[in-house]
Amino acid sequence: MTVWFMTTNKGKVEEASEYFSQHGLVVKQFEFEAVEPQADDLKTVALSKIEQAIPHLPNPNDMLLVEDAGLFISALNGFPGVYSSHALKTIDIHGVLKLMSHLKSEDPIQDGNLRKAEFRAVSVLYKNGQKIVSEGVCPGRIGHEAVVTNGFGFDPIFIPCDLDEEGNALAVGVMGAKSTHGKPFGAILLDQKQQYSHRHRALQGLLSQLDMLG
Ligand code: ITT
Repeated sequence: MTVWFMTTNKGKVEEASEYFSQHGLVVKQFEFEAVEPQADDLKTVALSKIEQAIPHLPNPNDMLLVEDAGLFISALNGFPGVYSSHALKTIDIHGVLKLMSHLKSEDPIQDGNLRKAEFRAVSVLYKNGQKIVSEGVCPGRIGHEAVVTNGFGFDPIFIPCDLDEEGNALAVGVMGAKSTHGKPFGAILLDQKQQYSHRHRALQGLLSQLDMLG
């Protein structure tokens, strides 16, 4: 079964595809220019985009996926948040690092708390006239420099919190059973990012709701 992912971001398509393919679903990018509403929450944006795209679905039996994500930095009162795309295009990750350059401490836990941030994703899946909504959060912190190897967007500067054995995120600076050892998403492989990622968590939520629908 095909899931059309309406997004301009190939990195998002690759991540969704890697996960959904394990469940027998083929993800294809759906190029459709939706008007982004002025809203201060991700869910409103995602729901508005999917409403605009539904009439253009290539085959009414296919599924349509929309996801709106953002990086929320505590010390910047949640900035860039819903403006993450715009911030990346204008000030870029280096501008974000500059805005935070005064936030540092010799103590690693205090440093992590000063630079606390979280990724959030709201995913909406349309299937047979129904819409399912799921949210995923990935807490972490912003590194002091950009590491550019893998991934996209803010991956070079976002370091996820460690996880306990059940996969629950721990507080910033606490060592867990699963750890990137201080590496940002941009310095780990995709299958490791999936264990922490807001996107993966949101997509997992969608699939479990789909299972419940039967
Ligand atoms: P669409 O809206 O067309 O889907 P987008 O790139 O604008 O694509 P979002 O609005 O969902 O995607 O994301 C806002 C920004 O946050 C965007 O610049 C992304 O690159 C970035 N972002 C989202 N998820 C990310 C992730 O897992 N790693 C790094 N950056 C991410």
